[in-house]
Amino acid sequence: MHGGLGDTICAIATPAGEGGIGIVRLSGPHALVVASQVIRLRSGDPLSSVPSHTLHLADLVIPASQSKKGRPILHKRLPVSGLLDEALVVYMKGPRSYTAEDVVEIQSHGGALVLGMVCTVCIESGARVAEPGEFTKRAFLNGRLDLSQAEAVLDTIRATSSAGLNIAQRQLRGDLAREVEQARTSLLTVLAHVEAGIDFVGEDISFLQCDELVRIVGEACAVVQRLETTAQEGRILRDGARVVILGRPNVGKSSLLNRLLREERAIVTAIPGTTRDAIEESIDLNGVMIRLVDTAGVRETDDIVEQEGIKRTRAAQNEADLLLVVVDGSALLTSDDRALLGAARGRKHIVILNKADLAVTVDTDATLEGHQVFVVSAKTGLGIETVKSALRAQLVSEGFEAAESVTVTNVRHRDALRRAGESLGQALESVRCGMAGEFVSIDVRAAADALGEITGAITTDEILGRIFSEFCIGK
Ligand SMILES: Nc1nc2c(ncn2[C@@H]2O[C@H](COP(=O)(O)OP(=O)(O)O)[C@@H](O)[C@H]2O)c(=O)[nH]1
Ligand SMILES: [Mg+2]
Repeated sequence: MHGGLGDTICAIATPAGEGGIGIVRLSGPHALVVASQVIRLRSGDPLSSVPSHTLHLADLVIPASQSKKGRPILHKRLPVSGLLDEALVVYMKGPRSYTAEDVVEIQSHGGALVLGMVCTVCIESGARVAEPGEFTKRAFLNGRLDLSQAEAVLDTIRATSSAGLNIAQRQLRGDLAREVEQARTSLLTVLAHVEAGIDFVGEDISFLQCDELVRIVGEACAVVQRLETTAQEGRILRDGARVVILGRPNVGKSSLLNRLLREERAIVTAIPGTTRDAIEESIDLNGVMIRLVDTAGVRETDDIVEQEGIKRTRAAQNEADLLLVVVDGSALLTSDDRALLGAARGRKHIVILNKADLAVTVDTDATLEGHQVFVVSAKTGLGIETVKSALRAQLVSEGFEAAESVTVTNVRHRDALRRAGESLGQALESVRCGMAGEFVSIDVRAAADALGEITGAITTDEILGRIFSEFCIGK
């Protein structure tokens, strides 16, 4: 990302395409001066004279100086009057703005040409085009958001489930940052004492007692581990879960998918081997997004297309958060069924005894012992709601969302927590073994730094570049 905070940046903040309104956003020290070039308030007052955070009706114009210069985009399609559109304009004086800088937002009609021209005039007037995520990056660099809050902005924009949105909002309000910073601060205190102990070796100064040190490091370690354990379910709440439907051909996998989706998505026939390619569809299970994947039935086959389908089934199986193993409850288990059931052990899974509208014959089979089994008819819908609740319960434990505790959803945070936890474990071990303070302090320092990466207290340009490049332009 080029350019410093001294630049004034400009971008279209609304999505591309036609819209009722479109917003051009300016941020930086010259936001007001630049915007004044394109804005003529209907009141006749200069933009610089209006109170901050008030909305004003204005005409958008191409300044005569610029149209004369003959910039192609301004010149060619220039409306005779020099008028571009009418707009509502708001000036937000820093630091009370999104970026903590002077911000002007221009709300015109949402046409690509109008918005593009407004941007061009702003750039001709001294602004530069914003990089992706640069507004949010500035909010971070100016200290208005920590890094975990900045990431929560992106999670909010991308949220596809109410549960994911809920977590993003808590993170945006700083819940994660607070817990992490608290742990980090206590570690830094320990560090100061331990390092003082090293520096003043032999002098008679009372430093942190050993058991006090163990207590503080132990507490930080517990916080880190608790946060880390939320990451698995947190990711599912944010991104949704992959649930893969498995079973030999003709047991009713595609019928089950259609039932769960309440639509005829997959082709269902009585001919075994109908589904060749994996089919994916999403359902919202009470606020949790689930990607359901219907697969080609697994069996021994000579058909090349079917073999390829089975290969894809195995790949899908490995990426699943949960497996739905379907067997035909009206027939005896085959060796293919047994192989699938065996492979599902040790993975999160649910077994469906389908075709319950026919006589159920296999439910006493000892192979099913120890599996969570549901008797279902994809044909009549029997048992489907129970399966849905069981699915959700397996993926997100009861009370997990309700608990007002902080949830980690981000892989970067999870990785930092893992490293912090390992270092703290090492530090505790060193204290127990009576190792010298230097050893303890190295690990405590590493843990504090790892925690600092989450909030951005410790960061590098590379990390920032990676995070903000995922944002859209204008955010
Ligand atoms: N009686 C009955 N037939 C079913 C049920 N589910 C699926 N079938 C039938 O079983 C056959 C295979 O179904 P399909 O969903 O294509 O199975 P897949 O190969 O596992 O995807 C079709 O003829 C379905 O109508 C069920 O619950 N009861
Ligand atoms: Mg099928």
